[in-house]
Amino acid sequence: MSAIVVVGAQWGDEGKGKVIDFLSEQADMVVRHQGGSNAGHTVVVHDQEYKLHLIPSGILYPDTVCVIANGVVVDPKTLLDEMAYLRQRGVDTDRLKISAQAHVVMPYHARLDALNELRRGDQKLGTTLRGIGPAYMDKAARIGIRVGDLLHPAEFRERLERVLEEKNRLLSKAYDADPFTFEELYDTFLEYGEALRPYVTNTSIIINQAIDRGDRVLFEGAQGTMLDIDHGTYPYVTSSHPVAGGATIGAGVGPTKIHRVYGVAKAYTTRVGDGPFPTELRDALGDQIRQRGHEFGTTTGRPRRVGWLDTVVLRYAARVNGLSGLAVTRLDVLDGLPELQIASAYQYRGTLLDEFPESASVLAEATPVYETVPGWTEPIGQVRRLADLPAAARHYLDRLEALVGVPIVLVSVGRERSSTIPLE
Ligand code: 2SA
Ligand code: MG
Repeated sequence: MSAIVVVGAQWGDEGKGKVIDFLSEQADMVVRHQGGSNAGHTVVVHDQEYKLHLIPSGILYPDTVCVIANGVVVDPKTLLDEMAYLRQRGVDTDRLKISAQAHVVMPYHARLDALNELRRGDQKLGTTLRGIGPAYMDKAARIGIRVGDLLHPAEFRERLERVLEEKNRLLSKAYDADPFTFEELYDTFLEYGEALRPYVTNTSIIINQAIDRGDRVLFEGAQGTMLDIDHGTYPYVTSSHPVAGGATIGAGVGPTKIHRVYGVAKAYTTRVGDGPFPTELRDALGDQIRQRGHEFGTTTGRPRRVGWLDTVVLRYAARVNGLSGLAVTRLDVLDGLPELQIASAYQYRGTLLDEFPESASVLAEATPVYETVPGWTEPIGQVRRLADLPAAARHYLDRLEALVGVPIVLVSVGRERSSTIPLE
């Protein structure tokens, strides 16, 4: 291992937190490079559950340097709360580094996120309402406020004055909503800046130096491939780049520095939020898998939509991320189901589609073509070696690997750090 990017190969919540935590044992540094507090990564260590939104999962190992790089949008209050939560539980947060170039999620972003969703009505995106889209909008519009700005009162004042005037006009004119008071925001965010000052630095330098001296660096993706703003099911996507290429831009490293890309995929599929989902199960079986897999959003608590494994999606993820390996999680959730379905292609108006369609209207009409495979009856949560899995579970993994064309490097059979079968 040297520089490894870990991405979600589906619609997020694939178990990246667990996989990163497992790989972190051998990592010197873990980097978050996109998304913000819309992410929810759950890690279980010795029966203790940790829910993280902004801080890389590597923080649970005592010597790992954790970086929030330039591509992340940072809600300072959430970050400070998360640091306090970790310290209260005995986890030291001094190893955290935050990019001065990361953009700040401001209260008007969250307000606008909610108002945009309301305005869309039944066309809503199902966002996490954390202000993520509006924060990335301001970044692209070149009116964003960056973490480094919070450390310079005069410049921050100037920037905030300009942007707040615009936001307040938008809020009152377009949405008939209450404006924000300048002084209140200014004072509060300067305080946040002071609290974060010791951690703020040039993270691109730190990350490149680590890779160059041969340290093992993990890039922890948030959300998933199908939520990528370019490669996902637009417009039902997030506003950042969860695909592997996003790690280079979001962390300030060149593509030549990345050695491997692992995709994390659940043994079935989930999606939280609206938008197309070809293999969705809208029946009692879907409910059963949701309950057994505790499929509820880590950030918002929303029930996740549940469906069969979709290898059309995974082949697509293999292509756009250049996956070198797959980590398959939650195989144990399928214990006891008499038979399982794997989508191998889609059918669209009498033609067979091997590739994930780029057109939303084709996708909306496409139906999955399933391969039916036998399930297994024995619980597999205690299995630690591939050879000890029931034959049907091994067959399921074999089919997955063959249909996706990427080697499986790890299988997870439970929430605990130790409930893992490494294959490499
Ligand atoms: P946003 O808030 O603008 O990023 O929402 C846009 C879409 O992206 C989806 N999205 C997610 N999907 C899965 N998991 C995410 N993180 C949390 C979790 C979600 C939660 O880990 O459980 O708690 O609800 C995440 N973040 C964003 C979102 O559902 C929209 O479809
Ligand atoms: Mg999650």
